[in-house]
Amino acid sequence: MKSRRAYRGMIKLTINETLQIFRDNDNFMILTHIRPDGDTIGSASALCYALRKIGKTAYLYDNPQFEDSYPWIAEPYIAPADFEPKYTVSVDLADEGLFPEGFKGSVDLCIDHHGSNTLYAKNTIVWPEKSSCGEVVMEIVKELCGGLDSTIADLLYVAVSTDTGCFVYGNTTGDTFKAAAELCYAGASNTYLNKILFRTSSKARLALEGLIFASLRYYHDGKTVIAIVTREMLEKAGATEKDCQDIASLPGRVEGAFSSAVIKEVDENHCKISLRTNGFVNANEVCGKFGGGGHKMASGCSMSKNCFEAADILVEAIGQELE
Ligand SMILES: [Mn+2]
Repeated sequence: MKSRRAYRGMIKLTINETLQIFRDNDNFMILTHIRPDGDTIGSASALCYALRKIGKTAYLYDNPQFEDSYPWIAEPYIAPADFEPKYTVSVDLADEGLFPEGFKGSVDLCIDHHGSNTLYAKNTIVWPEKSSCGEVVMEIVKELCGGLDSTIADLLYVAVSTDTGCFVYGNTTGDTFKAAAELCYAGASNTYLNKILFRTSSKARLALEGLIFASLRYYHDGKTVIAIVTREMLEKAGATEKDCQDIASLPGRVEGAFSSAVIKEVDENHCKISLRTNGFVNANEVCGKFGGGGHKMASGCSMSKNCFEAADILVEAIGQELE
């Protein structure tokens, strides 16, 4: 791992220093991030299981949003209300702004893979070249427990596969497949997990997708695709927040699309916009015009407009970038 000790002038831990911390401490509380995803939940649960396996007391902070995201994974590890932690570890949590709801306190050790990590914890181990935090946790628990078992392999497979969109996102590398292969050899139920994680949707989600696909709006000879998601559509589909995960990627599947946006109605005069592009249009610049931002190919912003007016304004701004 190159240059991991010289990140922004701060000392980052090596794996051996990290292992020593786990051996020297006990009564661990493990934090997942706000709006928890498979990476933070799978990584945190795998670490918790591994610590218990070597005789430590460890729990996951009871993130109130677990119920929206794979509640069956975190469930065996959630801390009871009277647990008094002595050492707090955050997992896949790049910034204090992402602390789970209700958490107040400081973090002793952060395990992460985001290059943007703000080094808010007393100690940090961050490997930005890893596609998921699960791959960092994997190296730690292998050393802690003297290898992987099928429970750890399942939990880490959830982490690695979800953070790479089942090995299709741009962060997927040869090393990601190597890690996944190691997890499969250790007993990960990849076929079963792929089915529930990537090939299963709620009825409400499928109904919502149907409504979205049926009402796509095309502009600029089909280079721009807009999906407007109204409160009425959500109601008609019976969809709640947890049925809306990653809807921003849906309209971009249309062939020929350079830019795609999901405009989600908040109320009559407010909406939230997620813009995805193929890189030809700079999403960060377009959203920046409306006080938002993000990355070149994925950005967001809010508008104090009716969602249909917002669509016209957004299309106009994208058109300027296409010229
Ligand atoms: Mn992650």
